[in-house]
Amino acid sequence: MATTEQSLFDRAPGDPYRVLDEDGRVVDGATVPDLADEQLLAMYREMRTARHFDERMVSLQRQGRIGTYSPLAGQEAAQVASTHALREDDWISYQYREHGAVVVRGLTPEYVRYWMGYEEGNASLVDQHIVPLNISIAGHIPHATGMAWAAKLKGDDRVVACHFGDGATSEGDFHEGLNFAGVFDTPSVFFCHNNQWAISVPRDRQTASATIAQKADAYGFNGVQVDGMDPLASYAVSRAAVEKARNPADGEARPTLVETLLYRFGAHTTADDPTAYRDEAEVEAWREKDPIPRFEAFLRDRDLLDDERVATIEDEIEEEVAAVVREAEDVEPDPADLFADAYAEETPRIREQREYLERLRERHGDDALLRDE
Ligand SMILES: Cc1ncc(C[n+]2csc(CCOP(=O)(O)OP(=O)(O)O)c2C)c(N)n1
Ligand SMILES: [Mg+2]
Repeated sequence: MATTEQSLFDRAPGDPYRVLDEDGRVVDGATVPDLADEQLLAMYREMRTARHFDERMVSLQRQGRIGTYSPLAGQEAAQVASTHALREDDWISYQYREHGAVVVRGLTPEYVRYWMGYEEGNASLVDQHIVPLNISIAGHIPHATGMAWAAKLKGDDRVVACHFGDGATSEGDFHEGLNFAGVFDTPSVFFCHNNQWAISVPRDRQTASATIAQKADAYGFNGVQVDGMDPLASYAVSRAAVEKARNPADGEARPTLVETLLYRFGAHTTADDPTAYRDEAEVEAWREKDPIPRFEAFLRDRDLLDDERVATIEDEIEEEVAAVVREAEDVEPDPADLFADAYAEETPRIREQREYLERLRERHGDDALLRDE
């Protein structure tokens, strides 16, 4: 162990916790978390799977094979490492970009189907202890706090990890969820993935606070900034926060706010054009911190990877993701499903629309949806 070990929870603003530098070398004074070689390699593989899945999903969207999609590239380390710090039965509640957490719990054809617009596509997530994604910004935070409170009241030792973005911190739900967590000491870990932008709104228009982590002071618990493009730092901080939520050595469980500093390399969603609001030079500067080559350099240095192993992993990931997409597409959804589940009981207007579609289908068969009458 290094003599000048960095403190995890007591850090000055602008001094995020780091283990690896941009070239994947261990920074002076940093402690490499105690992870088995297999787990380090699993994290690497999952980060690469998340990146490859992302590329495939953007490509499928461009081909009209899925609907709108929110890319994760750049954010793999924080998503994968934080999930490794959890137990498999700990709940995860996420915004809409944390597909990397889903990859760790297991990528399924159902997950791809959700993005194809197939209503039941979220079902597999619940078995994986993941709350289906939330589009209404920060709307899930009070619910995630409530889940953690419920676990505490029931004497269940599960932790709830709640992911959201920098933009979510401007919503009342963020304040309410974290305030409640602080007062009732819920077993919560809040991950604010500060990717510097909320669509086209930059971080400095989101809050006048020096850091997002420091907002935790107001709620009476720890907030910590971490380099979210460093998987080892993200793991160490997440692990400490999870332990504090579950098994505190010194008293009652406490929540933590983890601000992961990172960047989304791609567009906000496939419906967005980031060149309209941010400079390419900024993107290029953040690409220097890309978590994947950085982690790969660390693993190569430890002789856990070489060219041959990397090539094998790439081939395996390609086949794994292709198989999930193949199976996802092997389904024929009924267009009438469009009208199911919006209300418990069909409203007159929805019935009218459903019957209109039925008439069109009777007349034109499967081409009905392509017609404009
Ligand atoms: C309550 C609410 N207001 C506005 C929107 C529109 N909207 C969708 S994504 C987004 C930005 C969110 O940014 P951030 O929380 O930083 O997450 P990121 O997309 O960067 O991961 C907004 C404002 C919404 N979905 N919900
Ligand atoms: Mg953001």
